[in-house]
Amino acid sequence: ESSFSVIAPAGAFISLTVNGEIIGTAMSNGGSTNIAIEPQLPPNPMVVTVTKQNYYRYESNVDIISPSGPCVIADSFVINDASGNNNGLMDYGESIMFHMTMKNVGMAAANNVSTTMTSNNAYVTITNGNAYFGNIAPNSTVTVNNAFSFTVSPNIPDSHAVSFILNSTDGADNWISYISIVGHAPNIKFKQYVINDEGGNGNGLLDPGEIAPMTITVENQGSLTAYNVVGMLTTTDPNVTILTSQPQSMDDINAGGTSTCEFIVSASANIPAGYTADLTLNLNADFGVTQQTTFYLLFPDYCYPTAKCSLGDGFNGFALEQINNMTGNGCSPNGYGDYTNMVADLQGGQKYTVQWRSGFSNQRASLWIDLNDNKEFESSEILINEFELLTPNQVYSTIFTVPEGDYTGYRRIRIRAHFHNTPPHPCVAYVYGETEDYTANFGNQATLAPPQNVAANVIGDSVVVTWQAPARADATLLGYNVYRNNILLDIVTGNEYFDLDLPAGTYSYEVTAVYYQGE
Ligand SMILES: [Ca+2]
Ligand SMILES: [Ca+2]
Ligand SMILES: [Ca+2]
Ligand SMILES: [Ca+2]
Repeated sequence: ESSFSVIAPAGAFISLTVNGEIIGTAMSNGGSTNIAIEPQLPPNPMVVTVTKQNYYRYESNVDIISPSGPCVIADSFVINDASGNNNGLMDYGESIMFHMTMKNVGMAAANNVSTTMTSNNAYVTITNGNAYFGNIAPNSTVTVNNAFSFTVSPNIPDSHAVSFILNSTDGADNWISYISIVGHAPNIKFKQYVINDEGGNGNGLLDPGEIAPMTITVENQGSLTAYNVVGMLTTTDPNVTILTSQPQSMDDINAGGTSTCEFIVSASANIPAGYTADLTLNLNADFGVTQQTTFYLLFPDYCYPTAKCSLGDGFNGFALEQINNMTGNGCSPNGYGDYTNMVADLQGGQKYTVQWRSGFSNQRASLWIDLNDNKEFESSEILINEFELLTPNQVYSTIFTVPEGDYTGYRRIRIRAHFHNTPPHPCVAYVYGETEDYTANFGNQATLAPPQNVAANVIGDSVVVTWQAPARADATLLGYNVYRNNILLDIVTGNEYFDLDLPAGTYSYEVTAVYYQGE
């Protein structure tokens, strides 16, 4: 015997000792680990020790016997997966046969050898576990083609090792040996999503009241190709609607590869800031591969920093265009004042004058506008940087320019003042200072015109709904929502919809034009 095999959890350390001397060691791969050793002679037993972090130590004695009789063990095997993908590996969903070679490592001939193969692994089902190897001379092998057969579950995890037990007998003696095979499978996983709202406000977020395509990236982290991957996005959230009601194809995804699919998603207009909605992505691929992931769609809120203004720090007056907050503007609770109901009409590329005032000396005042509407004030959005309000209760004026841009709708204005100069920040807490938020109105949004000439024609037990494009679309059109009896059927990009195989009855249809800004 020149090797010894041990089945132990992956990462376990195995050592073999005889009479206190180490004759072999190995790290387990999780399956059957073969450890090469020098042949040993009686009488001392071999001690097998298996250790692993957080596990009890395992120790057991193995008798060393004189190889006087026959002894038949597994020698080698070849996987025949010709009915599967024929790559010689054990893959998910395959029916596999073994060409099995057994070896007589004993000193005497083994006659009429038969072998039974079993496994207690739930991911394989043995369909033929009995093979006859006949007579095997000492130190000889016998190979039986397609000796055993089994099927592999479509759900076997990638890189999962399956152990098989081979029990051989010549009618008098029994010999147990083990083989271990690593299974291969695809492992398709949700990777990320991107909101494509360039036709809307372009901030990369699905905003309340907005409709936009969501592009989902799926990655195959397994070691095999996933075939005909299809994604389906659903939600039970009352504030989010997935307009794309049909599964979306991603074709085949190779091991390590990615693919994308797209769903048009709509958010109701009254979603509160800071809300999260759960979306569920169901992935399916050929041969029974499935994967489900729930991920979160966040409707972010602004930061609300604190500061102390009870001594007069911060603002006791602010004016910009239609905003006049010069009177009654005291110290806000916790140093944050929400004046977003005060609105100034602004335009890209224009200069504006602000007037502001503090109740304490040596304030540094800054102004931001969230021009890209992403609920953050980036450094590019600071339009007044550390203006000095030196004297208490004196009104100061200064000019700022809104960067060129084709803005529409409402944007958040934030002003912050703090005592002495530290770098301005839209979010951090100031010891002495104050924050006030206002609203800028960059003008009306585009008109959302409806489709024209909607018609429904009955053909047999089906209905064909047709329509024409809106007369004037000055916003970007995403498609058309088709409703039957006020229930959304699907979003389509063409100008017709086939509602097939309907039971007899009366139906009403509605078609709406869908824009990023609404329908
Ligand atoms: Ca295969
Ligand atoms: Ca958006
Ligand atoms: Ca104030
Ligand atoms: Ca921003």
